[in-house]
Amino acid sequence: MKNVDWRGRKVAIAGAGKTGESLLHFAQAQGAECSLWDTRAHLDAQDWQARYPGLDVHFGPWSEDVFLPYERVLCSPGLSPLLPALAVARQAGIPLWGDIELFAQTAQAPVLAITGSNGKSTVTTLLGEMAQAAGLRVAVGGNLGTPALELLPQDGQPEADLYVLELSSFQLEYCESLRPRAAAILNISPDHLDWHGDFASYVAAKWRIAQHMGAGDTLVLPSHDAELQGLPSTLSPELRVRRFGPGAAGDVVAEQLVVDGETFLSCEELRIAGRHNQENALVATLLAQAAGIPRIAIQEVLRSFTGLPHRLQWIATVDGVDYYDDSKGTNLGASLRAIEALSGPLVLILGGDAKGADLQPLAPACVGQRGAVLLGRAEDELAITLNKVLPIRRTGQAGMQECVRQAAALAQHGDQVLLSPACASLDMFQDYHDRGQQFAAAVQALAGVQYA
Ligand code: UMA
Ligand code: ADP
Repeated sequence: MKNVDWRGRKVAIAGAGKTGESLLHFAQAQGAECSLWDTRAHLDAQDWQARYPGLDVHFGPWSEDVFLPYERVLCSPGLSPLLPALAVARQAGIPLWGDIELFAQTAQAPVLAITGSNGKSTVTTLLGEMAQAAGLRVAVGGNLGTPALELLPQDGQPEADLYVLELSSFQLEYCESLRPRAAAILNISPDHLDWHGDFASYVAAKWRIAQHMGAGDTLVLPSHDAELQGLPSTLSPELRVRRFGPGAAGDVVAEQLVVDGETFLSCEELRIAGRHNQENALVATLLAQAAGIPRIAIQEVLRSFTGLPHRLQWIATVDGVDYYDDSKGTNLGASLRAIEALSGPLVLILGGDAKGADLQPLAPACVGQRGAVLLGRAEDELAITLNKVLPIRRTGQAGMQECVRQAAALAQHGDQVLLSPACASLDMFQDYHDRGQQFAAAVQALAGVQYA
């Protein structure tokens, strides 16, 4: 562990979600004196105090100076550093650290890290399975699944051989010292602009994944992404860069995955659909190779992996129409790739919280499609963008069942209905998982099947 002294330190934990709990657990175990803060007044303070007796808890709006009495603020990823209370603390020289920073200060085993606007969870899962197939004791988590701090050895148990972490731009923004053995930035398209303030800050957060990488480390990047062409001058020249995409070390040529000029696997053998998933397979392969995972383990996983739920997941065929759940399509880049991956004609279900993004580039992708059903906060903007391009139906806040009913009415035999909203779900649903489940339930109801 790096030399960070926690004993008796006055520490604020900002955010009482999954990450906040892992931060609290960690800091208390190190002997820090912790207070838990969240802006949401409706959270249950008693529940926290029952689980952490004597915990100092503050739920409700924050004044600008709330964090000034603390020596460190441990930030949950949902909280933007642009929030006045955090900006004031940072200006006063108080370190703002996230869970990944504490993880980096503590972990001893090598780390493989994945970021990008889209495809992170798919690549992280593939890579974790490849490491497992190679017989390694691998711990997988971060923005996906288990918070990173909970992957560290607990109660004197041995550490994993390898960590595979999915990292969001939020987590990277609050991280200073991570040095992955190998890392990937999959792609960059506008997302989370409300949190970062602008696109340049979002891109800068993604590059932080590589800021401490050096000799012996491998960074995997696309060959075809405008934002990821040149390397920032702050990165080490000793870093090994491996590219994927047209003409690069990892490429798709004549429906084959090709690595360093040799055929690695036929695309036909993959069980995940779409060009974007071929890229995901290539990135996982390049990272696995950098970690010394044998070819046979990599190929075995690529042949068997059937994809994660809510990522272009086929749900059912009803009256000759196929229904696909891509609820994890929470930004423009993701939904454009999902639209491209299906043959169409499509009925699209679009809308939710656009997080400050401009959704106009959806219009060209909608030309020739059957129709669009709109929902949620972005509905007005989407209606203006799309109503000259294809038939639209507005559903406002009516809910997913109404969206599916409208989609079924627009669809013709042989069409596909695609839920890939290009927006976050939080204005109408608990999260993308809830949105996807409600979609699947509505489709099953259409089919007259009881849904458990
Ligand atoms: N919030 C407040 N006030 C607070 C603290 C949080 O309103 O004081 C809100 C946030 O704005 C957000 C929600 O509460 O809407 C949850 O935020 P959080 O930071 O407490 O979230 P956690 O439960 O700790 O979950 C986080 C990640 N969430 C976010 O980054 C928003 C989870 O990623 C991640 O799995 C988990 O840590 C473990 O690492 C989710 C996500 O949506 C899946 N990530 C974004 C994405 O993938 O696009 C980045
Ligand atoms: P993330 O964890 O980055 O959100 P996921 O693997 O969960 O990524 O995929 C989210 C969505 O992004 C999918 O539903 C799909 O529509 C799209 N997607 C997946 N991989 C890619 C990729 N390589 N490039 C662009 N879009 C992708």
